Amino acid sequence: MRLRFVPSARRITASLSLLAIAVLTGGWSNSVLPVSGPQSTFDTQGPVARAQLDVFYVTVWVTLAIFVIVAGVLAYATFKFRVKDIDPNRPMPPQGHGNPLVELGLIAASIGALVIIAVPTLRAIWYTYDVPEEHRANAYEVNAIGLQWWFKFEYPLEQIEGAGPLVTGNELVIPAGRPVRINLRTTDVIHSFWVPKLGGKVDMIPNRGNHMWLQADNPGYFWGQCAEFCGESHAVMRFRVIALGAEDFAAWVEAQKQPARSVEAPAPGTPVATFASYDMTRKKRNAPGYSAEFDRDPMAAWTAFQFPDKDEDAALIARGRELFREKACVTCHAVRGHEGMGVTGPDLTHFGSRTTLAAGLLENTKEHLHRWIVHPNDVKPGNKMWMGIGTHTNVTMTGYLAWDGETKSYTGKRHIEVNDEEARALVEYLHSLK
Ligand code: HEC
Ligand SMILES: [Cu+2]
Repeated sequence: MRLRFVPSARRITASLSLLAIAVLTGGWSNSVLPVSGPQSTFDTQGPVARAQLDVFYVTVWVTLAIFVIVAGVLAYATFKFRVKDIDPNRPMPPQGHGNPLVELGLIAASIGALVIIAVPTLRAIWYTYDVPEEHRANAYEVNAIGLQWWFKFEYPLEQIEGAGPLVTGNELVIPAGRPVRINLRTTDVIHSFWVPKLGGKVDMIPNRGNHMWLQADNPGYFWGQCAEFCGESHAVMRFRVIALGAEDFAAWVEAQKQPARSVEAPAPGTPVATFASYDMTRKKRNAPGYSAEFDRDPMAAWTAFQFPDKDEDAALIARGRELFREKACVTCHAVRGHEGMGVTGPDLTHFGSRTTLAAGLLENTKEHLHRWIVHPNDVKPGNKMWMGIGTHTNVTMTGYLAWDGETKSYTGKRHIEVNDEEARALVEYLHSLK
């Protein structure tokens, strides 16, 4: 078989020059290469991410220049000295090695290239290490804690009487236009904190206090991701960063410091409201977690989430609150002001005001929440709500799967079973927690 590939020289030149124009003008982020997604490091939205991208570009330009020179010389030599006639009696061409001028020149050029890369790199390492001295007074501070497989955020500057610092799960709200210093901790294995458009990645290492900083130029909604393999559900260990203007941020903090919102249960005998039902069709495990509407404007979705639903069902909410206790959800989750006191799972005090579920995996809709509560393992394989927490230690919090402490193994039965009707009540309750 003979393959014939005759590329048209004109076509190749045209494509290469198109690519070159796109790259050189920086227009590639939206046109040629698909680099403008929600986790794009090219679409930078803050000074730390910009500093990191600058280092990338310096390295790219220097190595590209080296590539062009070396490839050019190679192409020139190949064409210029190619054998034109096959003559067995042709004498050997003159051989040469050890040209001190060329060798010294190459050493000097390599050192030059390294210095050109090293200077901006070191400067960026310095700059991104911590909030610059002159901005430190204006910096906001948060603690980010990695757990298999979600993120807990503490706000040490927002103390709540009798409860310690404000705590949220999987959504970090920060003031826009201000540097934010993030103290990075982990309770189990190594995780890594990364918000591609704002900055990262810095590891969260057991027994070691790491930190980083970032700043959002403007209010916005950003995606974050654990960037260090940390077990089964590492790929779906995500989070969100929501940057708000000064006033909105202050209002958000005030609302979050409040205990969980309570909805008065209707008096017995009151006609039961018919709540808006939703359709529970089965979805594939890797079905998209977000609606097109949400993707178009996540910030609008986030804002809308801060207010109670119009068609709340008070009776169902009251039933959900009971179930939250009966089903042992309280052992792992806290709902400050209500019954839950658990600290091993995400704090759910204001869960209804979060746009995401299961560590940023799914949009926080009633359907998704329902799926999660009935069978969390269908959504996120191996998660600790399903498997239980600390099964390898002596302090065991049994999850949905029943665990036998004697034999130290799963019994194959379910410890927590939530049926469809109960899930609807729990969904209504959790969504009322604005
Ligand atoms: C064994 C401890 C445990 C029990 C019991 C438990 N959960 Fe969870 N829950 C977790 C953990 C851990 C996560 C985080 C899972 C992840 O994203 O990997 C979680 C996540 C959640 C979330 C999503 C929170 C977020 O910010 O993404 C909701 C909602 C939730 N649980 C509700 C419930 C309800 C309702 C019950 C009772 C029926 C319950 N949980 C019982 C440990 C538990
Ligand atoms: Cu992780």
